[in-house]
Amino acid sequence: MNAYQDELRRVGRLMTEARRACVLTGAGVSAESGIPTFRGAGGFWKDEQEVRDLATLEGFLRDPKRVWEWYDMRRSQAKLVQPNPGHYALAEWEQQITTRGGEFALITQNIDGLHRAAGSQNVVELHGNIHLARCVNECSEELIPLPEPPLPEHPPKCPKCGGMLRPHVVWFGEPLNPRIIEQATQAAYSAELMLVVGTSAQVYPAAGLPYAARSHGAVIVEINLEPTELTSAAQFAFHGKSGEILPQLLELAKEEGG
Ligand code: BV8
Ligand code: ZN
Repeated sequence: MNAYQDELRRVGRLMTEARRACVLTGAGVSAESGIPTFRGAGGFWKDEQEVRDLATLEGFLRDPKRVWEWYDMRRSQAKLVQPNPGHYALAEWEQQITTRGGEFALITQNIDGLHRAAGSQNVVELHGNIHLARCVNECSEELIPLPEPPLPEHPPKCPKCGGMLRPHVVWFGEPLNPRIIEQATQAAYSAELMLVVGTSAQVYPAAGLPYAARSHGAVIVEINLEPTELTSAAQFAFHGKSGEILPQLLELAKEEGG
């Protein structure tokens, strides 16, 4: 057995023994479903200007129509695609852990809803959900499920106050929901094992979670096409497609688990 196979088997054993585990995912876990990532080849964002225009409140208020058309395009993509074997492997691993009385949390930066579609239960959506909207005037806390894209009008109107609706996502410069970040931080602190899958580990506070987990004794396993800023802090780093590596790890976990 080569060193790589040996490391996979060691992580498989950790996965089957873990009583408290969590996962942090980013856009890379949905790439094999056909959804582009943000950074890197073929990514959503060409340059920083586009990030400012499309993923900030200022950009939205400057041109709400353009931002809604971009999110409509992403919603259409998300509706058209299916979860991939990586999503399903994470859902099955959660099932294995909770069935034996353990704790599991899937913390995602993704807003595409594919983890729930694959059967994951305890999903913590750090950056919101593309299928929901809320009133930009905050006339109510209500989250409004969006109809099939494309929307009849851009921007859609709040049914209560007639103001603009905005996507229920966290833009740059906006705070994450305190309850959500608390839930994610607790899961990271209590985890013995944390898988970090398909994220460039650049966006905070999400990218800080693996360091928080590690500071509380968790073993960090990174799965990514390429090294990231997190790689040097991870005890294990597997470079390849998450849709291939996660099912492999799950098979090994089952073998090790007997
Ligand atoms: C906040 C909107 C404070 C939703 C997104 C300087 C230092 C530290 C922090 C900052 C700083 N300057 C500014 C900040 C804060 C800023 C930040 O972190 N900036 C970074 C870029 C430096 N953070 C914020 O603004 C956050 N808010 O801090 O508020 C505050 C507090 C109180 C009061 C007021 C304010 C808000 C962050 C959320 C921003 N919203 N998007 C949407 O449209 O989706 S972020 C955007 O990036 C997405 O949400 C995405 O989830 C996130 C992270 O990207 P990734 O998921 O990692 O995707 P990426 O394309 O980057 O990478 C994909 C990876 O997958 C790659 O590594 C690739 O190799 C890999 N891959 C590809 N294919 C595969 C694969 N791996 C495996 N298999 C494959 N097949
Ligand atoms: Zn309103």
